[in-house]
Amino acid sequence: MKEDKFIEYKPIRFDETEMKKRSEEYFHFMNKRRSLRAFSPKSFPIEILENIIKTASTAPSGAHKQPWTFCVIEDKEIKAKIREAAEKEEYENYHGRMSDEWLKDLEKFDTNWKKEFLETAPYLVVVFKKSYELEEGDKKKNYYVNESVGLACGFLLSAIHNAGLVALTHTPSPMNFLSEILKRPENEKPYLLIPVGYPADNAIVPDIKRKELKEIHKLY
Ligand code: IYR
Repeated sequence: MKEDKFIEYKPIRFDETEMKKRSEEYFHFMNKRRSLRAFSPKSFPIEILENIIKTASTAPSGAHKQPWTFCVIEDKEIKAKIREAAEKEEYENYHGRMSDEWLKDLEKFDTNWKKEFLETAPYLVVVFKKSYELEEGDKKKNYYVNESVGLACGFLLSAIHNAGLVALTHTPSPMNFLSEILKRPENEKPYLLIPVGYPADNAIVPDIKRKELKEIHKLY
């Protein structure tokens, strides 16, 4: 029976004035989030990151399979290995693999192949997606894996911001070196590499604007 498998949902309710206030405040709060490329070496307690990862794992996922693993690296030697491998790939990207149009689009971010933040940030979170589960040698399929892991990463970024920390969604490409360095099983593929920490003193960010509501919204 359906009832056997279901439990009561206890809604969180606010009156409409409160809803308006909360939605506005949340927008203003999230609108302060920025991607940072310059991190302070100052660390923070791992429990904070564990709470952030638990929050990420509350994201919806296809058939509730939660097809993700969040690897956290604080070990300096592993971070150095990751930086070396990422810079090797990025050097190739910036010297021929990326189109002129792409390089032009990136000019305002002043990025290049050097990825110092991979060693400066106190923690690197490497998110892996699991296209299937390995259960006693059996392959069990997961569903909507990209969508699910993307959602979890969104939750992760908002939880990082909520904790007063900053991050960068970094995608060195290709990034299979992460599977090798972190010795991940064959059912896991790297999805995003996210340094997390405090911003460097006097850090600067590109002067970019977000799209207006009318550019991103259409009511039918
Ligand atoms: N992965 C490269 C290039 C890069 C690509 C995009 I799209 C960005 O928004 C930023 C950078 C790098 O990390 O430098």
